[in-house]
Amino acid sequence: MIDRIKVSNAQVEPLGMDEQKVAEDLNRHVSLTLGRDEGNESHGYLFDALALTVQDRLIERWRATRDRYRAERPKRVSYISMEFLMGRALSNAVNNLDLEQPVRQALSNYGCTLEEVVQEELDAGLGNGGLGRLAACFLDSCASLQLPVTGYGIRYEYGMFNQKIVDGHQVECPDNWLRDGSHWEVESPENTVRVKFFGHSEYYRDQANRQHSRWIDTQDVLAVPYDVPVPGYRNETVNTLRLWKSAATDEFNLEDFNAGSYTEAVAAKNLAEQITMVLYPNDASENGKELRLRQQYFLASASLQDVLHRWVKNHGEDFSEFGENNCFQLNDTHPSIAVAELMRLLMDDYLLNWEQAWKITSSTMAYTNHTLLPEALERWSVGLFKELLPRLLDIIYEINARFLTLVAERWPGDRARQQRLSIIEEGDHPQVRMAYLAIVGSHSVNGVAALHTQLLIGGLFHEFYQLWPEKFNNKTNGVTPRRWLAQSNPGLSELVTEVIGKEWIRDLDEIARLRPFADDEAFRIRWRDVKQANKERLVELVERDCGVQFHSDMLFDIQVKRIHEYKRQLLNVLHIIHLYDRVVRGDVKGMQPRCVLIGGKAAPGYVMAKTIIKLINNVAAVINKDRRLQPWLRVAFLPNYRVTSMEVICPGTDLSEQISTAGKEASGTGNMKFMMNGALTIGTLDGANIEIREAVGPENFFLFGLEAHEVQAARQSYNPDAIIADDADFSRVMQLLESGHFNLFEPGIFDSVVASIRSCDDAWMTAADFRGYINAQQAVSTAYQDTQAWTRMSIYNTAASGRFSSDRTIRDYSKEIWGLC
Ligand code: 26Q
Repeated sequence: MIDRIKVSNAQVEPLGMDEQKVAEDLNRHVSLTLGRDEGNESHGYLFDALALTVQDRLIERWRATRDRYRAERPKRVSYISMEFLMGRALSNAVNNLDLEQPVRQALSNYGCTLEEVVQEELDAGLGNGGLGRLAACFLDSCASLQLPVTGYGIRYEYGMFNQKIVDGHQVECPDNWLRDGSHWEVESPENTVRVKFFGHSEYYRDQANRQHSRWIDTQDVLAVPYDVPVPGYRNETVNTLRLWKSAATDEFNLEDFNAGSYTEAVAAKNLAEQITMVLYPNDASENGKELRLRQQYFLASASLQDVLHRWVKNHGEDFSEFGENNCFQLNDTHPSIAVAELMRLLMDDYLLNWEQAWKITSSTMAYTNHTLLPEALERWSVGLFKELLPRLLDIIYEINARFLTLVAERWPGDRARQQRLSIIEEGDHPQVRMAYLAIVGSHSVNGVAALHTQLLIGGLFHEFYQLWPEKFNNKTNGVTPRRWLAQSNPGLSELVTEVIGKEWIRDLDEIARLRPFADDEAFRIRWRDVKQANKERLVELVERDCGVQFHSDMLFDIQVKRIHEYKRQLLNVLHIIHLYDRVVRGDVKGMQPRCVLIGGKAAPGYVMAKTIIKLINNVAAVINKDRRLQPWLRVAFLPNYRVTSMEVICPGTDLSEQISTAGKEASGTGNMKFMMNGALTIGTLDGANIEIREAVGPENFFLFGLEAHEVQAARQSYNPDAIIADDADFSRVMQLLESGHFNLFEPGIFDSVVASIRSCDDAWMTAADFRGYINAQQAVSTAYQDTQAWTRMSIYNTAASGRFSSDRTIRDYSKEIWGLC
């Protein structure tokens, strides 16, 4: 018997990175791995063969990186997230491995281009929006900075749904992205772990008469890891994204087996396999769904066990130095059950006492908050916890009891405060407040933009801040300049590199050196030519996916993001209707012709958001078929907005819409991608907009709207009817909406939208910012007509985007939270 096959790299020649070697491998994969005959290679097969060729080269570096980390034993960070919105991998890998030239050559032998081949790949859409894409940008930065950070997530069989638009309505279609398999994942069955559910706790004493607990009579599920390589930018480092898939254990439903119901027992495997079947498509919490809690615990438990197993393999069961050598970054509260799970594993499996386990847990956990909406804070019913995760509920109660003792010491006799701060919300339906568990159990709590962190400290988490001011910190988001400038905007990248060199790709602060070129007329012309060409690419996308003709001489005004009331796509629509009204009335003085594009998905159960999509489509239909509007205004709704569409959209944008109600958008990250690509922003003082405006200078940013503190103050006396009546433009816009002008054959369908604008309780205060927004848009139109000045501002925006690289963000996490460098 062979007990172990020794795999060694020592004598194996590294795979060639030159044109000839790449072409040989590509041909070999086409003819041998895939078994294609000559002349019978479709783009699909070429994609497969190229992906295999690239993956081989990734795997080489991946193993070398693993060996290096193993030898150096650095402190390790686990980034735990329910979402990783990776998008396509091939073009990213080709770029980061510096294989573009050889790959182009190799493909040319088949008469085809790299652009054609990369189109074949489906997006890995394992996320909803900002939070999931942030996790993906962070992984790119960690690998590019050569930091030992592993991503832990879920291998959803179905990612974010595909959005179709039928008669103007959103229709959701399943995203079966793994149907044809994935070239990037490597299954690692030897690292499978067990995750427990149901059952109950039991207490026992060991030989030394110490009391312990164990969780018994459980129904277990297997977690099987699938590893995805994360290449750094031209630095030989390949980090890991480990995605867990659920699988049934063989003893599943043993009783059924014994009772002779073999088929029923095997069929019941389904229950276990359901856990990782589908991503929940809500970008604000949808409370109470049991399957979601199962997913969260499954991720937390599997990931922590994985880290602990590796530790024990290297150090035995001595955890004295575990705390200094590990860090767990929790991407929002979604994986925050990890706090209780790490306590459980250390106490029940490794027999540490409470104090030892708590010291480790509270020094390794760190929590990032991504929301200011109180209704989006996660809560789980105590009843559900008790049934599904009884042992974890015990531990949460104990954490809470000890924590409330601390509160009582700090504020003696203040019962009301204890209730407010309690991890358990009392009442008829007691709930576990996951954010409070995360704060109590972590050494770091961060917001994702300066304003957001200030508002957390001053509001939502104020009393925790009073208790532990040292835990709270800000880490303003960022995006990776590799994907969001170097890859998605080759035209601009070449121009930038020509004048300042290519160091900006590794160090985006270098991009500031562009600024003086804004004074160079010849450079401005070239800058505009690049933008023009990118707009042509976008014209094609809009034509293909929306059937609407955009014109690249017009101003491209873009809002793409999840559809949510607080993001105020509705305010954008009001402006569109206002422009329509002006043209129809012949009031076109000073008007700048525009193409407005809106895209984004609505959560399937979010009726108002879906109605807003329908409204955008109906307004677009009326405008686009009216010949009078043709020279002035064209409007389109882009179906199925995703990472891959943004790669075409942001390079071709003139104006980026960041118009959320102040104090509601934690940060925004689309705003940064647009800025990097030379778009100007029209926006409120919300999230990272504030820092963007500071970086580029107020004269290069179109600001409007109430500030966060003013929004609060204005609520008391908010009277939209009066605002509308006082504003002739606004009145005409409302008149068009209320007369059914955009829904002549669909009476009443927009009543709820109209009513929300007129409601004194409109939480998003759309009417309050109407006038400011319209005026700011007119300022945009005027500015755009001064081509030289606009181009200057565009260059300034790109030049000021250095701070918004996720490399900067990750350096900040690394120094201030993770203690890596
Ligand atoms: C929770 C429970 C049950 C089901 C779904 C969810 C859920 C899923 C996703 C809740 C929230 C999300 C996503 C939130 C999100 O994307 N937030 C955004 O995070 C960005 C990165 O920090 C910020 O830039 C955005 O401002 C913020 O809205």
